[in-house]
Amino acid sequence: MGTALVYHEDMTAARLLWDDPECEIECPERLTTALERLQQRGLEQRCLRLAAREASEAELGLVHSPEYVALLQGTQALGTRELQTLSGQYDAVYFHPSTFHCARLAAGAALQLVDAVLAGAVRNGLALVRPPGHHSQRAAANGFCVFNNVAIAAKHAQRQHGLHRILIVDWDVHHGQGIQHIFEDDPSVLYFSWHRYEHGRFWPYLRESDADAVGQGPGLGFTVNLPWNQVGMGNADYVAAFLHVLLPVAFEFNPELVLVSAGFDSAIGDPEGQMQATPECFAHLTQLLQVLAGGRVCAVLEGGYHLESLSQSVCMMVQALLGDPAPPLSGPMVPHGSALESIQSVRVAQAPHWVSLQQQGVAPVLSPSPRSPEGRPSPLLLPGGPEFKAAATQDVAALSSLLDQLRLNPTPPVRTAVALTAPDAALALPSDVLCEEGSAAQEETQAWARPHEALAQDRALTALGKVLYLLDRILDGQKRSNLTSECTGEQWRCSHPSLCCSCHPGCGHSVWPVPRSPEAALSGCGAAGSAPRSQG
Ligand code: Q9C
Ligand code: ZN
Repeated sequence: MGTALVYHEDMTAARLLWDDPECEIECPERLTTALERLQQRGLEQRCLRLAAREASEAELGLVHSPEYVALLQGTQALGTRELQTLSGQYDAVYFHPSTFHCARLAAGAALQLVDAVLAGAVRNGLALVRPPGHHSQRAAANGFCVFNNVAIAAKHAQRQHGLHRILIVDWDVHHGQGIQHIFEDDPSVLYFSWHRYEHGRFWPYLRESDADAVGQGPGLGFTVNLPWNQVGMGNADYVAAFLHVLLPVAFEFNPELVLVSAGFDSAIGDPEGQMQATPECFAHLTQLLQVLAGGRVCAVLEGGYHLESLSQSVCMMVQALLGDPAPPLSGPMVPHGSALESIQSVRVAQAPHWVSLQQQGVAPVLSPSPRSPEGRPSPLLLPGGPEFKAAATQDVAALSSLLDQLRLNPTPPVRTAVALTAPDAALALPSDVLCEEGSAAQEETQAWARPHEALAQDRALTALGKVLYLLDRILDGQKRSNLTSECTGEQWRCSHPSLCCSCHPGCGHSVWPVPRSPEAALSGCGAAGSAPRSQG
């Protein structure tokens, strides 16, 4: 089962017809550039291409009022001056004569994607659309959004496919207040959003974007807001948010479908977000979401205004949807203090609603540190009554201790090293593989080879010398972090003419290969033991 890519060229028709610095970033090139890059990388060709259809009036009516839909329909016939006047009645919106058609295609694309996934035609997919949707409300356009594509798709999945639990993950850098309001009292839709907030000083400047907005009535706990109070949040902050907030709650919720409001203005270079997460981060976030709902992930484009960053991030997400491995994340994986404060405040606000957030003091795997990290949140700032404050203080202490430990013992980077007997084999290797050129001393190599007649041959002896050299570096505490990879039980994978080492230094498994024959030494792996033995 594959990945769907839903698109229609007509969605590039809408564009800004007058001067407006706030709106000019939402341009047709957002779609064309992203699509070109997908084609360039051969990713589009690997997807099931679906041409977007227009959403019907009834489908738009799942979320929007008939009067609002009629008003939008009327914009098709308006002149530029009238369009500008009408646009001025909304916050950060522009209309074009093609806006109604584009917005119906955008909503229709989200519906087609959900239908394809729920019919089992594909496992997952992405709808590349504009205008975006997550800010739009029942009877109002807002923040470049006209129809709420994801909200309409969620209602459709409930009505037409009988779903009972839908998770919406909004990783756009702005708060999707439109989605939040539409589902705030609905426990069948769990809405998660992180967003640039800066203590309420960032657009759309809403009190209800803060962590203590958790939904209403039966929907209490089904709105999860993670406000970022500083710019510059990066890979470590996003991954920490998923691991410590979204995933615990999402597993407990157990969704049947995951919809992603996939805005890439949360990526590095974006003028709106001012964040630091690299495109690869979105491959990892996508992978993490694929453990939910049997992998039924439907992503719908929202924001993303830096054309290069947007295109790369879109490619990363599609690659992950296709099942390709995610490239390693760059930079130290240590969250910012401000991010930990935000994460902590959501956990405290949501703890009454989610058992998975109630285990406060995790068994201390790590020794507590007397040092206090700069990022330690002040318990005085946390919402809730005194019992909350006590629980929060406990959790803060556990988190602080974890953070200290991370700083003292940063996780070593995962690297794979190879030793080559034929130097030109290096040409076929990925660029991040470390080539070790050294060999063990000749006498040492010969000593190890002596009990194995077959190893005395020239080529096998060279290979053995290189393996011994690699092994030394793995077992050497100083160097072993350079030579780690996933632990596969079979510690060594050797392929002629190169000898590839692939082991995890902390796994406790023996790493010594005992070849049964030269073929085993060069093309497969011998049984593991702690010292060389004679052939038997
Ligand atoms: N500098 C989406 O990303 N302007 N909409 C904010 C702050 C409005 C963003 C001004 C941004 C709307 C879908
Ligand atoms: Zn946005």
